[in-house]
Amino acid sequence: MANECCSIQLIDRDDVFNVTGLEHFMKSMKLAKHGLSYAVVSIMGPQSSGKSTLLNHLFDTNFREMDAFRGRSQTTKGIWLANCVGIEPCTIAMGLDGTDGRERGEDDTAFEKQSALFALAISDIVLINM
Ligand SMILES: Nc1nc2c(ncn2[C@@H]2O[C@H](COP(=O)(O)OP(=O)(O)OP(=O)(O)O)[C@@H](O)[C@H]2O)c(=O)[nH]1
Ligand SMILES: [Mg+2]
Repeated sequence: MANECCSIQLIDRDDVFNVTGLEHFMKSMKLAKHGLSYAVVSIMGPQSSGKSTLLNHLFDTNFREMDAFRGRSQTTKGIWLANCVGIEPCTIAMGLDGTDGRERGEDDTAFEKQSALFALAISDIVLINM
């Protein structure tokens, strides 16, 4: 059981997969010793709908949350992973870039479609936050 939360950006907005970050993340949470007994929970939904806040409350993760005093803007960019503290079996939370973001415009939906498929493919549970 991990007692410290570690988080990484797995895929950035330029579609770059963070291979070294993932290796470090897997080592830090000793994923290899769990074999196949681990779970992945991901969350998707509109921008600023509280996805990161919900994951942080449910799983004691440390995803960055929007600070309304510093303006309303997109906070989670790309795809982020964090290990869930104190949860058995070993669980990984995955936060996706929010959909419908004003920063990206109406037409740039390729990333959100691809990241939704990625989340459906690799997750045990997909939360849809509306
Ligand atoms: N009133 C209220 N505010 C909330 C709730 N959940 C989150 N917030 C606030 O809503 C804002 C956005 O929350 P985030 O968790 O950053 O939202 P997000 O969906 O991860 O946003 P992106 O990563 O930008 O897509 C923050 O200022 C939170 O404090 C809630 O249940 N009620
Ligand atoms: Mg977020």
